[in-house]
Amino acid sequence: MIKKWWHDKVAYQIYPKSFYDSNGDGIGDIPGIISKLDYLHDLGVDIVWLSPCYKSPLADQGYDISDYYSIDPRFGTMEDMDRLIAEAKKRNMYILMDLVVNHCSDEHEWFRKACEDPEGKYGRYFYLRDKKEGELPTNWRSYFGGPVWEDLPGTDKQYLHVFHKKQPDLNWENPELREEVYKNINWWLDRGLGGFRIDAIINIKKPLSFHDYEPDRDDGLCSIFAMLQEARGIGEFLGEMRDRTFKKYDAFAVGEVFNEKPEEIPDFIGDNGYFSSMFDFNETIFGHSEKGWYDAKPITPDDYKRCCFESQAKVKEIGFLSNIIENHDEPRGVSRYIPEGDCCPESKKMLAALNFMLRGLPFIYQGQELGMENVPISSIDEVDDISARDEYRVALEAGLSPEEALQVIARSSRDNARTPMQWTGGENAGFTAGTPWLKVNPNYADINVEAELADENSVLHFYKKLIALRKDPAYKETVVYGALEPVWEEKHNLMAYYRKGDKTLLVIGNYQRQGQEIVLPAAYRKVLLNNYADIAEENGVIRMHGYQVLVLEMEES
Ligand code: TEU
Ligand code: CA
Repeated sequence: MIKKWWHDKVAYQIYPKSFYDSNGDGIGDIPGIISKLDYLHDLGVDIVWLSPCYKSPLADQGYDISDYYSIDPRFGTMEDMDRLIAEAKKRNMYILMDLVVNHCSDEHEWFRKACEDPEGKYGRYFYLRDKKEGELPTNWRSYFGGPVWEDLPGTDKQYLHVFHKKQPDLNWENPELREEVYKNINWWLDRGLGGFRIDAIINIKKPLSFHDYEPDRDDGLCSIFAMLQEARGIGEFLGEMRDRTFKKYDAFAVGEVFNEKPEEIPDFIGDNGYFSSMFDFNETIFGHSEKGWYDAKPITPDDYKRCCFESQAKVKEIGFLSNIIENHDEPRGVSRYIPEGDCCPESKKMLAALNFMLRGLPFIYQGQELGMENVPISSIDEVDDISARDEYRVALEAGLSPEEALQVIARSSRDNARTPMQWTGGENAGFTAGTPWLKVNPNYADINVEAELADENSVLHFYKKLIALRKDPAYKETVVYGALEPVWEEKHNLMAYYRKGDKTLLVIGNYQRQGQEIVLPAAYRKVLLNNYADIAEENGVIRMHGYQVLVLEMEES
């Protein structure tokens, strides 16, 4: 495996709208991010990914871009963006932007021109079909509910949108469109970006003879995954994009990929892969149901372990996965992966260490380093996210009571991750001097940066230790490149693995409230991390405390 500059880094995702508001309008902004760069630098972060802050009507919170070459005034100006890149560089940090090119906004100039002249140049930037009365071109259901077809305003055509109707899909079969995308990527890389996170990219390839699939709900529609399953040849687009853009700049590109087949891993993230890395979503998608969020199955500690190890076994040393506990599309990881009622600093630290020590590139989502939790909601009117609002409707239609449906949303809503970052115990958690665009989680009095910086035993300090271990010259080679080998795989509520490089590390997490005994396979030399003050050990037997996690350096075997 060829070594790359990003392998030993630590990445952090910022959701700009909710990170820090510098001017009191209730919306986080780029000057706000700049003012917090030192915080991120002190934490040990090297790579910062910004969710979209391009010009956008914000129908899907910026994942609907109306101009790829400008910053939305709500987030700041192009000068602010240039300043952010420069300030990051001063601190040896890299900025990634979000590349959203499966679709644009229906307010993008291309789409407006397509409406004016569907047969012309810009009509070919989209997927258009003639409108037929009482019949849709296909029965595909969009990710955000309802059919993927919508009338093209002012014409006798319909356009395809696999996400919201305000997000028309771009036609990647058209070489002119692809040129536009590459031009845009290079334009940004020339401004000094470190690279991109690449949104929803698996959707760019469609099977070209559009047709219906077996309906999977009463609405007569079928999940978009049926279409994706049939699509072949995405590699031609992805390889071309890599060669025309990222490769020339040695830029970092991390793909949002969900459906790769095991034999495709080298193509995606091998030495000359389409991407530098791709997210591991195996835990994220666990338990999902075609029927909707209401039918999702909860994940147990043993499931979590299996998911992580499956991904590790699939990728081995072929390339680098990007490991996450949560992102802006998911509930908070501590609320999801820690059994109900057990969320506490110890269990949060355990989850952090088990995930962070996996082989791959660790990504921290804003507030994860504080142990931020899901937000309580009392009515659907408090919910902003378009996806959650649709899933509420789906749950009601399936026969759930409004109370039950609300519980589903509370558990799964993307808003859980989007509440404002908790900086202080003061008003609005110190996020804004105005009225925050989305309600602050009421637990900010306890969970906030200020309080956790002052407390040596906080979740935040534990994250600092994890990051410091990854960067420690004595252990770096092993933590970054060492092979991963599961230990005691069958043991209930225990997740443990070796990382083997020039050192041998053993990571052990007791994934339950009760204590649990383990017999060490060999003697250890040093305790590198422990979320408790002690280790209850006698003659090689450790009585692990509830949710205790240990990283041990073992004697050479
Ligand atoms: O997400 C792509 C995606 O397929 C899902 O994660 C989806 O958002 C989720 O199932 C809906 O609940 C990306 C972005 O991360 C997401 O925020 C955008 O909404 C989406 O693309 C469209 O750009
Ligand atoms: Ca602002």
